[in-house]
Formats: sequence, structure tokens, C-alpha cells
Amino acid sequence: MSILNILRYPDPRLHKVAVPVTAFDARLEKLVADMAETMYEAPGVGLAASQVDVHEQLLIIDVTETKDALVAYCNPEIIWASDEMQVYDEGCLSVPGVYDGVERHARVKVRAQDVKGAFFEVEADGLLAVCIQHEMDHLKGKVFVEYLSPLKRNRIKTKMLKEERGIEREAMLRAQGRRH
Ligand code: K2U
Ligand code: ZN
Repeated sequence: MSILNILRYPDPRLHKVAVPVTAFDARLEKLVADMAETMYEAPGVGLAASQVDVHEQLLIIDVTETKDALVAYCNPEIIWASDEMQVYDEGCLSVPGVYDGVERHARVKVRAQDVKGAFFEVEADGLLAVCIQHEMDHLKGKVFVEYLSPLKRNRIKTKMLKEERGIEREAMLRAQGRRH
């Protein structure tokens, strides 16, 4: 298994719309395994394929404390959503260090396919409901900061770009065997 590179906002690839999964094969199973290793190492409770620059409708989630209940959702669709909404302080592995309130449906019912292509349905509330909606946004090319005000979003974009420049400078200096 491999740790995959997670795209960082505002990378434009995060806004690509994912295409349906059509091949339920060994490649897909390895991708799920690599995404799982990447998610647990981050650490996170969810990860969308879009975040690792694979633009197929695939997401993985494990909200358990024991980290032993991974579920892969291929071609997920929300088939019911509650009128009741809830605000949750969200984060994102593509926007490290940023947390803010986002309002979403409190409960959702999702239909998806597993890695073998078999259909299943999940009724979710709480953190699972938030995570499913957050990850499905990624498959539509949407990052949670887009729910925030333009002022907050621009400040986050500036902060992330500044950090990215610092990371690239560090990498260049390491490559040259020097620091500062
Ligand atoms: O998409 C991602 O980057 C994965 C998120 C999933 C998530 C976002 C918002 C709310 C719940 C889950 C990461 O897991 S962010 C880290 C995290 C961990 C525990 C709870 C909330 C966020
Ligand atoms: Zn995210």
C-alpha cells in the first residue's frame, strides 16, 4: 500500500467533477487500500478520490474510534435528506488547519456500490451524515470553504498559497542541501 499525495486548496484539480466508477477490479481495490492508508495516516475520517487527483466517484469513510470499519462508496447518491439541518465545525485534509461551521442536512440516506459493484444503502446522522455530504461535495468539485463568506475564503486562499510557497522553498533548499 502507498501514502498518496493529497491535493491542497486552492489547487484547481480539486474543482474537477468526478466521473462514475465503471470497472470494479483490482485497480479499484488497490486505490481504496491506498486511500485508506492515506486517510488513517493524515489522520482523517473520510477521503474522496478527487483529493488524491483521481477523478472518479469514489469516497471512503471510517468514523469509528477503533478505526476498523472502513466503508468504500462508489457512485454514491443521496436518495433522501432530512428537512432538519445541522451546523458542524468542519475541517478538510485539503485545507489543513482551517475549521469553520457549515450547515448541512442532519440525516441522509445514501445508495452506493461497494468495490465489487454490489449496491447498498446507508442511513446516516451525526458525524457520518456530515462526512458523507462533505465527501460527495468533493466528487462534485466543491471544497467546504466555498460555503464560507468571500472574505473568509480569500483569507484562507492567501494563507494556503503562502504555506505552499514555504513548503516549495523548504523542498528546494533540502534538495540543495541547505537550510535558510
Ligand atoms: O474530506 C476530507 O478532507 C476528510 C475530512 C472529513 C470530514 C470533514 C468534515 C467533518 C467531518 C469529516 C477529514 O476527516 S477532516 C478531519 C476531521 C476529523 C474528525 C472530525 C472532523 C474532521
Ligand atoms: Zn475535505
